[in-house]
Amino acid sequence: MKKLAVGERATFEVDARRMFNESGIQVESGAVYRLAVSQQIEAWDDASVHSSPRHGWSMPWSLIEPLVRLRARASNVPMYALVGAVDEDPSTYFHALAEQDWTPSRNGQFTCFANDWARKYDNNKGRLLLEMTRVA
Ligand SMILES: [Ca+2]
Repeated sequence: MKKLAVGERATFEVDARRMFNESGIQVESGAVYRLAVSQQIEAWDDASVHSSPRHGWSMPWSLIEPLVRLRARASNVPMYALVGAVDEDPSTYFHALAEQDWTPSRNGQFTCFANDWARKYDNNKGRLLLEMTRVA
């Protein structure tokens, strides 16, 4: 597993079909990381709902999204937005591409996934390269 020094970055592939995408990066509590999409390989669509890894479902679906997300794996993150985590620990789930930098609450591997209902991953599409930079 790779650890990032301050100023160092690493890129890995993320697939919306996967329950967890393993980054191979060991994050450390107290460090500060920044996440960005460096390349969109395949459109980020939940069945026929066009979406983005940052904002999730587009209009008009985004209007009903606050109710739908209550049954999603991360109920505090928009439907089909990218969720970050440490290992596979639900208590660490966060909105990965929100504006602010992220400080992990504990050490472990960074993982991520498209926020969805647990049994609804078979109709997912979307692949991207995610870049993680340690900024402090
Ligand atoms: Ca789905």
